[in-house]
Amino acid sequence: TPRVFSGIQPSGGLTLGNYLGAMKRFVDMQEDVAETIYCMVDMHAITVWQDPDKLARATRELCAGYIASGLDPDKSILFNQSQVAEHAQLAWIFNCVARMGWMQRMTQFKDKAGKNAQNASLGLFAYPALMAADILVYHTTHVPVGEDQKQHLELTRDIAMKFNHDYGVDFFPLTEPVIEGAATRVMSLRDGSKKMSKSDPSDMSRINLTDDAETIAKKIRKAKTDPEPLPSEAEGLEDRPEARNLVNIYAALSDQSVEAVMREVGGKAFSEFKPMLADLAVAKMAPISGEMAKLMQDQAEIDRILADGADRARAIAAPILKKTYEIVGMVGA
Ligand code: AQP
Repeated sequence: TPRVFSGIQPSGGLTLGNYLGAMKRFVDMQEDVAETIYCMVDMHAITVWQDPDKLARATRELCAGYIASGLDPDKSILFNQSQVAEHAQLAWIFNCVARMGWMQRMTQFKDKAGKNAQNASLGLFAYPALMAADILVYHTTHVPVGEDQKQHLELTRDIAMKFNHDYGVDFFPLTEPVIEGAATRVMSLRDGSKKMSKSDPSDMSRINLTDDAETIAKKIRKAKTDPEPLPSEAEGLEDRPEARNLVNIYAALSDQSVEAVMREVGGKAFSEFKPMLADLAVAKMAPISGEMAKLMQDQAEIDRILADGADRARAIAAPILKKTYEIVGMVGA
């Protein structure tokens, strides 16, 4: 039976990229798939320095964001990674399965470590092995993610395959990434070749889930574009990354295909299209940030949801970890 797992790092405010590339699709899958497990991956977040108070707050805020976007803690399992020790335990096994050379090829490591890779944490280097453990400790079949995570999902399959091969078992499934829809890669509003990211130094490059209506409208008004009006058909967007990005965002927010959007807005000038996009973004996002703020007032309730989710997650993960230990030859498993 299909089982969905995915996660987001509580490493700062959430962006429109996280919302469209991940959260909104988590909600769609909650309706379609029997078992959905969504994690706040706090152990991934600390691969780069996090202030402890901010980490705790961002974890609770992310939980509030999940619920405000439409996840139901009774239907989906919501929890933070560090509460289920099986993730770290399986990650160690996978550290011993994965090869240094595989990790060295990861573009996210290269991007995040920058020029001074010797100074990056060992955790940042091993990040994809922990991610493989997150996924495989539930025998997950499908992982909804943005385009940027594709390489890590391929590595997860490589780890599963090598484990199965080395121990002569057919134990870990080959998990499928689910990368679909108009907004699998939301780009920066200032540079159509860079992804929209919470760590971009320019706040004008992204829309935060907590931005108010005026700020959202301003950011869209100032978004970089070219001087031409929108083309009449989707093909005309191919060499126009900034225009394509705004159309993709419009399509994803309005649950339409890019083709349908082009029928509606093709030929319009940006001076006409941008206010339409701003109105749509405000209409979709403002209720989420409002609801998030409301949920954040009851921290005890958020902590209760996370603890309950962790119990349910552990109930699935523990027997899979036990079986893994038996396969590996750990006495007492
Ligand atoms: N721009 C994006 N477009 C589509 N999907 C995106 N995701 C992130 N940015 C975009 C998806 O959101 C999920 C969780 O991401 P994450 O927070 O775990 O890590 P990230 O990809 O590192 O997020 P950021 O915003 O880019 O943070 P920083 O700047 O700290 O690296 C994933 O499914 C991801 O694909």
